[in-house]
Amino acid sequence: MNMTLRYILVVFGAVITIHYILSFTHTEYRRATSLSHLTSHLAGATPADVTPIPDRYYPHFANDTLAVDHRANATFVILARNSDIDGTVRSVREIEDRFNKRFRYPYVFLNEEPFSDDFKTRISVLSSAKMEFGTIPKEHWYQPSFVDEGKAEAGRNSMVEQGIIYGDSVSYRNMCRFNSGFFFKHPLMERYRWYWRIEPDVHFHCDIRFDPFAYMEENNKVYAFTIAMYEFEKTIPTLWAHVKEFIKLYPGYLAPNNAMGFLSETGGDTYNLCHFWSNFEIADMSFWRGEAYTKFFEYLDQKGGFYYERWGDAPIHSIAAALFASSSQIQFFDQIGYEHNPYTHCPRDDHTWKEERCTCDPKRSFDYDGYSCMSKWDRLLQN
Ligand SMILES: Nc1nc2c(ncn2[C@@H]2O[C@H](COP(=O)(O)OP(=O)(O)OP(=O)(O)O)[C@@H](O)[C@H]2O)c(=O)[nH]1
Ligand SMILES: [Mg+2]
Repeated sequence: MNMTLRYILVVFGAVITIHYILSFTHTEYRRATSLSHLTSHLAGATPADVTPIPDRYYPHFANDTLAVDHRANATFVILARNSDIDGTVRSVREIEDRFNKRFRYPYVFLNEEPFSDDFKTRISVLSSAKMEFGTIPKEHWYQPSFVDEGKAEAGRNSMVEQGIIYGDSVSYRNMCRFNSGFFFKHPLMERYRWYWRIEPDVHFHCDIRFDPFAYMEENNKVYAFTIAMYEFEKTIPTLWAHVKEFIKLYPGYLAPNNAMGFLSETGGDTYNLCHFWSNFEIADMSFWRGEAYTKFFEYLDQKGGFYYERWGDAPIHSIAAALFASSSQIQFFDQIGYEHNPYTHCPRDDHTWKEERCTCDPKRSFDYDGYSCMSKWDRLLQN
């Protein structure tokens, strides 16, 4: 063998060895260089926003023990009735197994009635993390007196006639208004900056070994989602007109490089009904507590649409995040496999799906459903 060939073989061998060492020691490197990742790139199939989470957000655990040194000022928040106990137990069990046994973030449970001893006992056995059970102040929950009940009742009756889900429910409207404008003002929530919203009977389909709060905090993110879809137009017939009035009154609140393109095909003239599905949310409460959102919520609340119509917290939060934050501050977490009946987000990234032992079927991920707004989000990021 001549010297040049020997030299080439030595260098080649060294490169292969370094590649294998890095593959074993660095998740991010392994993911970026995996065959499926490279081929999906070649096929042009990787959407813009499936960015890998850097290694430093995956603390090292010895046998799933606690990562103590890596915690944000964050809590889970779960709004539930006493009768939601079974579904709440199932959700907490799953998030513990898939994520929180390693991070031990605290929980805040909220209810407009005091939680029963049975509820508290059955929840408390599920985690060694701190758990607090709060009652919601009446003025944060019930229909406010400035709402004209005659008009609200007529609105409910009209929705019943049109067959709109929860059309006749006042408690559902209380819940939507509370989630829009009040949960972050609860005394138990006030000490935290970040929250992860969880509902009874949802599923977490994959291990979540990174800390989404730390990732969001260090990367200047405000709001994270896993599923985006269209709203029922009949629940928000006048909402967009009020949003436009608000923008006219306070143009200074619009963020540079905002995500209006996700909400509207007409530069803001009309709303395409796209929103982030808010039963999953990880977000920064200082955004909701800030001036722009405070004014926005108060403005909309005064219009009475939570009761005259049936405005959901999902479009309210989504419109605010899309307008008052820049699009780069909104995070799509492909890595988090999540299900709220009837829809599931399953990681698009094949490596994540395998490595995190996902139980969902990637082919049936809602991302590719005609009712999903994910393609609009991808398009916005690509432009
Ligand atoms: N304390 C309390 N919690 C409620 C009430 N209504 C709804 N919730 C909670 O608010 C959240 C959203 O309510 P859901 O009934 O799941 O509403 P949804 O997700 O739009 O509809 P579903 O498709 O039925 O799940 C869940 O965490 C519920 O447990 C209520 O009247 N009181
Ligand atoms: Mg629900």
